[in-house]
Order: sequence, then structure tokens, then C-alpha cells
Amino acid sequence: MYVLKFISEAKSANKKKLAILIDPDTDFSITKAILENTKKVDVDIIFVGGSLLYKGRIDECIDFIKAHTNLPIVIFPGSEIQISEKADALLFLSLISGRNPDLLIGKHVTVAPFLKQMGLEVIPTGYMLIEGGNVTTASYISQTIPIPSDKPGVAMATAIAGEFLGLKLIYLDGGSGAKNPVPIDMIRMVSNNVSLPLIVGGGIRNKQSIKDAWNAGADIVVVGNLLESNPDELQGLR
Ligand code: 1GP
Repeated sequence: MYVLKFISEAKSANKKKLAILIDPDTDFSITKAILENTKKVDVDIIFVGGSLLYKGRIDECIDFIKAHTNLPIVIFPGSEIQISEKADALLFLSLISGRNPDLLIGKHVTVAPFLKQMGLEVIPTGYMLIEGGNVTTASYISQTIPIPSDKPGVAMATAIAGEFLGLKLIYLDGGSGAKNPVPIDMIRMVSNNVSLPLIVGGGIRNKQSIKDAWNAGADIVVVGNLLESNPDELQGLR
């Protein structure tokens, strides 16, 4: 319960958190540079995962990250093969924005006994894909329609349903490489209507977008591509 406790306590104290997403397929030399940069910008959590992996070396990647940082490592799995007992926790994602039964409950059944054996902290997460101006790998691979960016009410209703179902976190995701981040009015509406910690990511390209998401009610903002493409942008964030 350590990671969820850490996230929930931060929310209660209104301490905004920054997470970075590391794709296990990324060259370790680049991952190393990203991890060096995180020391300068006060990153709080490391998410590991990808919508589609080609190399399948999640254990190796987590070992590599652990050798370079003490931050909590949380698996953000793109599929049921992305599990590892080396991580601190795993977001047990139910894709509540979609209507693909396999991603709502199916894959979960297949993998649940293995997760139980591993003793990994499993965090039930309502995962919502939001339309971000292009088709992302996440929406293509999941074969689901993301929530339209101009329909904050749909996102709000979905998040409330997720809370009623007993999920512990809500994750609004434009998908990695989204052209546009999750709209601010949508973040605000979801945050005003659920009491769960709120994670927001996808398509964040500058520090102002991070601050805007935090101010609108995101408790954790996740950045991925930005760390590779323009790491200096995060300087002076806090
Ligand atoms: C996607 O939030 C992550 O789930 C990261 O997205 O790579 O676009 O920052 P980006």
C-alpha cells in the first residue's frame, strides 16, 4: 500500500507530483540521460510501460532504473505481459472510457493470480483515453474510441462511475505523443466531481501545460516524450 498511500497523502496535502514515463524499449543510454535529468527537476515517481513493446525486457529496464534512482517505480502496463515483481507497484488499469470488455475486466482475470503471487502493490485505476488530435498507439491498440476532447461532461460521468465502482485512481490520458494535452476544462470538471487522486498525461510539451494541469486539479502530471526531446524545458518548474 506504500505507493497509493504516498499519492493519497500528497493529494490531501495538496502537494502536486510529477511522474515521468519510461518506455522499456528506449535505449538504456537515453534512459540513463533521462534519469540524470530527473535529478534536476524534482521528479516524484517513475512510470514504466508502453502501449506496444517490441523488446519485452521490462525486468531488465526496472533493474536499470533502480541502479540509477531511488524513486518509486510504478508499472503503467500497455498489456498483461508488462508485469514485474521488481517494481514497487502496478496500475491495474481498467479502460473505462472504452467498451472493450477485455480491457475492462478480461486481461485482468488472466493476470490476477500471477500478480497475487508476486506480492506487488496493485492499484485499481480507472483509465480514460481522451481524444488529443491524432490517433495514438494507445487508442489504436486498445481498439476503443477515446472520449471527445470537447465533451468534459462525458469524462466527468465516466470518472464518477469509476469512483462508484471502487477504483482508487483516475488517469486521464491523451496517449503518448498526443498532439494536444487533455483540455483544462475537462481536468477541472473531473477533479471537481471525484475525490480520487487524478493523474493526467499525454501530449504535454511545456512546463506551462504541467502547471495548468496541476492548477486545474491534476494531482500527478505524467511526461514522456518531453524528457527526450527537450529536457531543459522542465527547469524551474517548481
Ligand atoms: C502517456 O502520459 C504519458 O500516457 C506520456 O505521454 O509521451 O506524450 O508525454 P507523452
